[in-house]
Amino acid sequence: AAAAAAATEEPIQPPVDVKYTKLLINGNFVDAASGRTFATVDPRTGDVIAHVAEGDAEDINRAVAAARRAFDEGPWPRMTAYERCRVLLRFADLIEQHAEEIAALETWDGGKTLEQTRGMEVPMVARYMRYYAGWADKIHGLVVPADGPHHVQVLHEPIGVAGQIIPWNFPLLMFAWKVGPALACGNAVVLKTAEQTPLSALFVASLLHEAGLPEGVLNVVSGFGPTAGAALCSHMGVDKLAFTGSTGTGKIVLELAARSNLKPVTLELGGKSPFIVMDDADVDQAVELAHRALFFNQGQCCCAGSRTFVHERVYDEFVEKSKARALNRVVGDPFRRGVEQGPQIDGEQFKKILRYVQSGVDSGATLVAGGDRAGSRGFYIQPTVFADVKDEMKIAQEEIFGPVQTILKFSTVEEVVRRANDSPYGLAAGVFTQRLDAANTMARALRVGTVWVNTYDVFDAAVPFGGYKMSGVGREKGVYSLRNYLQTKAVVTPIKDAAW
Ligand code: TXE
Repeated sequence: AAAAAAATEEPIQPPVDVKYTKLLINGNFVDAASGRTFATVDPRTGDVIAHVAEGDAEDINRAVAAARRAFDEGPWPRMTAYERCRVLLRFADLIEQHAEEIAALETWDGGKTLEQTRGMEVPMVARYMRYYAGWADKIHGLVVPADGPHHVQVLHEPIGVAGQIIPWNFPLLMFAWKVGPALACGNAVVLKTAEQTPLSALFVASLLHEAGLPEGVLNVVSGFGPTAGAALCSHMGVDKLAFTGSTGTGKIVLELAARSNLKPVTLELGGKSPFIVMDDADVDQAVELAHRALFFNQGQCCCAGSRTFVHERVYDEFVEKSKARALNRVVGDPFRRGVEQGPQIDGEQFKKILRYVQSGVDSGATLVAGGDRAGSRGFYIQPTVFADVKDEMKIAQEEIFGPVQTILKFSTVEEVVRRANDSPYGLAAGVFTQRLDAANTMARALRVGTVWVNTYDVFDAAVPFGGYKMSGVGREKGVYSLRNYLQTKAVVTPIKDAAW
């Protein structure tokens, strides 16, 4: 019934206007050099929200030139760290002042529920910015002991111009994770947003200028991957790349960096994260947490708990209750209060997810809930649950990136650790148990960048995030993110005076 509602509802008019659709280069909103635009689409209906300037290699050249000037000659790296801190703090205040507009824009362009963007994501962006603002004036060098009579200083300097490419599943949060540490460390940035979701970054970038960011320090180029994105990766004037997206594209990014100027690259890529429920778990709680771990953000999370491993003793009860929970999930217009799940981002992802559902059925998994589109327009998909899933099935191996839960059965800790680790990915894992020994064993044995024990999807600004194996290279957030944006310079001076 909930799913059907999505079909009949008239879409709610978003309470926001689209103000910014041009590229942001050197502090000005400008058309693309080619004059071209592309449509960004409302995932609720497939209708065009706005036409946005389509940046390509020429615009990346202009943006990198502006960023180079801002870094090589401009005030930003030379301002006091406290001044940079204050720009970021003012930016966080402006985010809060404009929270309603920003949340509405993010919901409109990306199909995320307004309760999520307003209640969680926009406040998190402000929190992340204040966290990085706090770092700006606390980046210390070192004085290190050397064997000879030498005074040795180690300086931590900004790395230069950072090229950053972000995806569509969390446009604002990825903006914060990437732009925050880069600016706190004194760098200049060229940001390439995802072609599905260009709007919110342009809006908040305008606020960053209102907060006092000098021109050219942050440039935002909307456009497509193979054109604008690839040009940024290959650019000789870019000193560092940070990318979040698919593992396949991550490989291209790394290759382009290597073929051009060997700029260092951090990558945050896909996952197939295990969520492990032991037999001592409170089944109701475990069902709810596993449900959220997978279905959050329409299942479009790199760290979605997308392999639900359940101990054989509680398996049947768990499947029954997971089915009931999925059938109760409220699908509908993301602007409507009480809705838990909006549409998928676009037609391509929508079709990809439904192909995976078909593959699950074909390979013999038991479809216990959902399995089809919800409604007749837009990109809504029914909350879907598969039971009796086997490790070798495609739906247990590949990233579906949609509202499709796959439930697998296990009997021992050793077995589930082995199977959980048997994946090219290693982004995150959830462990649900009251047994401290089992939790500790699994936390150490799982080859993943984050283990959530009896919780999931906790994203604190200070906690590092990133992947083992093909889930990524490097870490974001926390003190670890600063290392990505700093160069290390040793300065060695002889100590001449014997009296030292
Ligand atoms: O990703 P891409 P897509 C996964 C998820 C999803 C799949 C495909 O499984 O179904 O990836 O999504 C830019 N050079 N994730 O096609 O292509 C692109 O413009 C430089 C997981 O959207 O990786 C966008 O800005 N850049 C993920 C960004 O890369 C290129 C989040 C991501 O797009 C490029 C998103 C190129 N040649 C998808 N090609 C996560 N880790 O959370 C594309 N881009």
